[in-house]
Amino acid sequence: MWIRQAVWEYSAYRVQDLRPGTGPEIAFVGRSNAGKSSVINCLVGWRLARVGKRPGHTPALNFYRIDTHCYWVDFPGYGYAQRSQVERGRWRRLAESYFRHRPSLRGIILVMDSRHAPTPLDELLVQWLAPFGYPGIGVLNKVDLLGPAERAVLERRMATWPARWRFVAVIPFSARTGEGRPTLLSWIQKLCFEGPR
Ligand SMILES: Nc1nc2c(ncn2[C@@H]2O[C@H](COP(=O)(O)OP(=O)(O)O)[C@@H](O)[C@H]2O)c(=O)[nH]1
Ligand SMILES: [Mg+2]
Repeated sequence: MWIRQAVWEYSAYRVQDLRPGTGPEIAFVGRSNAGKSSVINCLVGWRLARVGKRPGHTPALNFYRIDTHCYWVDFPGYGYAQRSQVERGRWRRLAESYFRHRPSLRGIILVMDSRHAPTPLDELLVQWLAPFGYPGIGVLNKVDLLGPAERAVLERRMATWPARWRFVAVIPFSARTGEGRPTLLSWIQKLCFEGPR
């Protein structure tokens, strides 16, 4: 999959901002700071999504059009500790109305920080997303920060992860070095253009 064009299409702050999907869609979800926006930027090859340490602005679903036929959705970070109860409720309502009926959605990419994966919040998100029934791909981001021993531990931990079967693939990844990029792109291509639906 070779990306020539990637443009921001719109942001949805509230349920009523969501527009019907018009092409195959992939959603990027995960904890705040796991690196969702960095993974998107790494895949497209330039700085498309905003990367930041602290969410300074109102969280929104950001829709990007990839070439002319596919859409990627950058979800606001889930479970940011400093966010209020009100904002968390808003996240859930927005996410729920998106996932509940999204025929154009072909897969969900769960971005995790490989140093801590899977965290209790990752587990919570997996459980919460499961009933919607979309294919999932796990991305273990930031593997560049692991030494060989830590990496072996991570691989053992993921191999015995009880929720592992829910994913079509779990990929070690680094938005910094580009490790895993070809593998993830080919999975996205497969989900968008070859099924499994
Ligand atoms: N070392 C390293 N840092 C990363 C990687 N991916 C993201 N980061 C850093 O992690 C922080 C959060 O990234 P961001 O993409 O904003 O995460 P998001 O909140 O999930 O969208 C930023 O400081 C990034 O520079 C990676 O693969 N390796
Ligand atoms: Mg982000």
